[in-house]
Amino acid sequence: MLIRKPADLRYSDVTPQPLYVNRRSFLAGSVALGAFGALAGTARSAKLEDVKKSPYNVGDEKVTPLEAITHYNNYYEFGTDKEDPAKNAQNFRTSPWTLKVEGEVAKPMTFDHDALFKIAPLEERIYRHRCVEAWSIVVPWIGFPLSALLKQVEPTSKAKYVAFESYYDSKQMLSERAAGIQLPYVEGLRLDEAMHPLALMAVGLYDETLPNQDGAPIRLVVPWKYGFKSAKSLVKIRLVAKQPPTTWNISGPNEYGFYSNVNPQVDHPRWSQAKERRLGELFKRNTLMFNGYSEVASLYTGMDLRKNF
Ligand SMILES: Nc1nc2c(c(=O)[nH]1)N[C@H]1C(S)=C(S)[C@@H](COP(=O)(O)O)O[C@H]1N2
Ligand SMILES: [Mo]
Repeated sequence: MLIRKPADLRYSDVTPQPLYVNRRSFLAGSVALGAFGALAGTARSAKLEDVKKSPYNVGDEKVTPLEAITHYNNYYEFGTDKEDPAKNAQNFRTSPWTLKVEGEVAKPMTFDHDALFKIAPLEERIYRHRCVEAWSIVVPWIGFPLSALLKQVEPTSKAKYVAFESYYDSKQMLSERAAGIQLPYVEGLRLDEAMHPLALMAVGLYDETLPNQDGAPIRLVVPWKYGFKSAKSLVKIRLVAKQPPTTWNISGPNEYGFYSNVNPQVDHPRWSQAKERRLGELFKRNTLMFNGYSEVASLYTGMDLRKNF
């Protein structure tokens, strides 16, 4: 099993104050990166315009600095250490791109790179993100509700689940063997979970398009579930009748279930889920049921969340 134990945290506890990037220096830095990106022929972060504020924001919790959000990542296709994706995804080609939405739908759709940013009006949503490895961050995502996309394709009455597939290219990414997981990375949600207003398709963070290591050009964000449900760099969304296979469940069925709701009362077989370390903070904080998003509880009425972990 490759997901690391909480004790393996490194960047999180040591990130010193000077490394924290404020909004202004981040924007200045990205202009330089943009010029370099143009020379290198790879897409770099671009400012996202017309982003409206959303009511779906955490309260008074501090937003995690960009430096930590972009240098402490899980993206196994680009390496199994937290620092790997920032280095190894730098030249990842995200344009041209194709996202296909298909399966049990009346109107299948295909989006190219630029169309991804016009699927629905963009909103900023500041969400908690809780990794199964007991660390957490607060991210100012930019995106649109997954429900807005699903409504456009018109799911048929047979559609009960949504299957997500990440991009995979062995020329740009690690082999399955080196990554230690089956690739392409796949994830899934029940249709009613996918339709919940909190389920987000993210195309940016901190005012700009997504950095490659965070799942450019488009990724899923399901804030009440452990971070691994939020598949990156999506190329396919398929509406299906049966519960789809998911990468970490295939890898370790006793450790990672299909639902993967954040639940402080159900420990991982190898560690407690009761507490978490917020990147950049010294003391652990209590993990909240559904990661604090209690409004999703009604999706699971009558279900035993110990069995359906
Ligand atoms: N394709 C793909 N998506 C992925 C992963 C991955 O390895 N590959 N890791 C998951 C895990 S374990 C987490 S915690 C989040 C991390 O997202 P972040 O790096 O943007 O914080 O992405 C998820 N999505
Ligand atoms: Mo994770």
